[in-house]
Amino acid sequence: GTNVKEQILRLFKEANGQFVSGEALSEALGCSRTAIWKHISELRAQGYQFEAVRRSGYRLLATPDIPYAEQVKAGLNTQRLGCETHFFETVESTQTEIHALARAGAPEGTVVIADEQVKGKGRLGRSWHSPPGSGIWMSVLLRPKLELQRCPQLTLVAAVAIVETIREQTGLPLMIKWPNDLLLNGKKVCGILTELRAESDCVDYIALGIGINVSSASFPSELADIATSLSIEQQGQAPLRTPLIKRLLEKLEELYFLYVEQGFSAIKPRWEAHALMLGKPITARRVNSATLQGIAIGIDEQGALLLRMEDGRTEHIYSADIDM
Ligand code: BT5
Repeated sequence: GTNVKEQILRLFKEANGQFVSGEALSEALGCSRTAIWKHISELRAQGYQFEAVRRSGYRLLATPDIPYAEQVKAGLNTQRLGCETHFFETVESTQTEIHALARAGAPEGTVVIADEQVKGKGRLGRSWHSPPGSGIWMSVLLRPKLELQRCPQLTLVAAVAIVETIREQTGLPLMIKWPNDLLLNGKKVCGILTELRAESDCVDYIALGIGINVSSASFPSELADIATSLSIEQQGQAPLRTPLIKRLLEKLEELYFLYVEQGFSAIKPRWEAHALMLGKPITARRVNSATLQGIAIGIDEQGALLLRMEDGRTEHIYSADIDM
């Protein structure tokens, strides 16, 4: 199925907007006119638009915004990120795929993109809602030479890259909620999942997962009050995923290289410029330690959240869920 469809699409691309006759298609592909018509119908269901004219054949008018690997790589202005890019229509989780590629020796910068995830992952075993056609579900493989305790900083580096990219592309004022959420009007539009594999004290690799709700029109009831998408916040206008992914990979590489060369201090002010809860009272719910309440006053050089307690002490929070 897929293979014949790919061939059909190639023929239409070669025709450059001109008509291709049904006869030419069935001859080139060695299948019946009825089979061609079935494939065209399926492509239409996927968002391809064809004009059909008797005797002339079919003309491809528009391709859907699906971030196929070739489309993402075309004209991509990076040295490493996206050098190897894999696209899947459906996958359990792009994180699972990137872990497998990493273990098989894939190079730094390898990217996995899916149109749909059926087992999208959040932190601590939570799930990430990733329906087809509506978001950017992507994982990036990084192999930095980093001490283990610095790895959480990469979540903050990625947050800055995503906020700056989406602000540039859409003007939408995303805000960062430490550590891994990006919000619009108080609702979550993006989540970041940073997983690492290490041997003794050395980082083997980092699987950086990014989920962005792009054109989702609605959410299941349990997310309806807490989630939003770029299109919901723009009166139904959704940016195209493919160019957004390209700009994001370029920005992410720029900030990642800056971070590797100059350290977190080069990123910190850019993170603070978009931070949501500085100066606000918050509750930090931690795994295996007490829940703390205080005023979020900033982050330290490690990327840990600084919490000013009632008694004037400052607590460093390394990992938590924050309620505001
Ligand atoms: C995260 O976890 O926010 C990390 C999400 C990372 C997703 C990307 S997609 C590509 C890559 N492949 C994967 O499998 N994952 C990564 P956490 O902070 O634990 O938040 C999870 C919580 O966010 C859930 O328990 C829900 O309450 C909420 N949630 C789930 N899906 C959402 C969505 N699409 N939009 C907004 N909120 C969502």
